[in-house]
Amino acid sequence: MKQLTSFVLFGAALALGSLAFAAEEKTKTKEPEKSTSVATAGHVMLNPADLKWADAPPSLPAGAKMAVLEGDPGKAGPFTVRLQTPAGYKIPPHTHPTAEAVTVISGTFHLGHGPKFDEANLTEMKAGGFAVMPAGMQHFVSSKGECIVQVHAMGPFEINYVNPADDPRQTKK
Ligand SMILES: [Cu+2]
Repeated sequence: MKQLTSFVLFGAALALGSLAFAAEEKTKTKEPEKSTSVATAGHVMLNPADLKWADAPPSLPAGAKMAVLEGDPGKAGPFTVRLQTPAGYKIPPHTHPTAEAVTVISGTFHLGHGPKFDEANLTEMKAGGFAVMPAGMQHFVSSKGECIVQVHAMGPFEINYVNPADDPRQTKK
């Protein structure tokens, strides 16, 4: 009986060993280049110094800078951008066709909702603060000092101003 037990154990050990060997063989025969690209597809790792800041798109009031962290705001699919706003920057009431999530990275951001810009209806959002504006919700923005916020949403990202006269794309023409 004892002999049988040790035989069974030995058999199990052998089986495990060959399994491990098979697994090793499998990884060895994989194309190293291919496995790297599979593992890194969609992987983003950025430090603040890696961000490439440029002027924000013309759909936003002039003066803000934007950096794309992930995805493409102009295309369908998830994206993440950062927006740097100068002191006194305002975005008039607007909506987006998709939900917009905002995380305050630095500075203090002020957010209000409704169809009219109203200083008295602004909520102070401190660094680390987070807000979601559902699709179609009218909201407006003010940054009293310089501020960086991170916006993530599903693209394509569009801004529709409640009052068409507020649209900087119109006033620039
Ligand atoms: Cu918005």
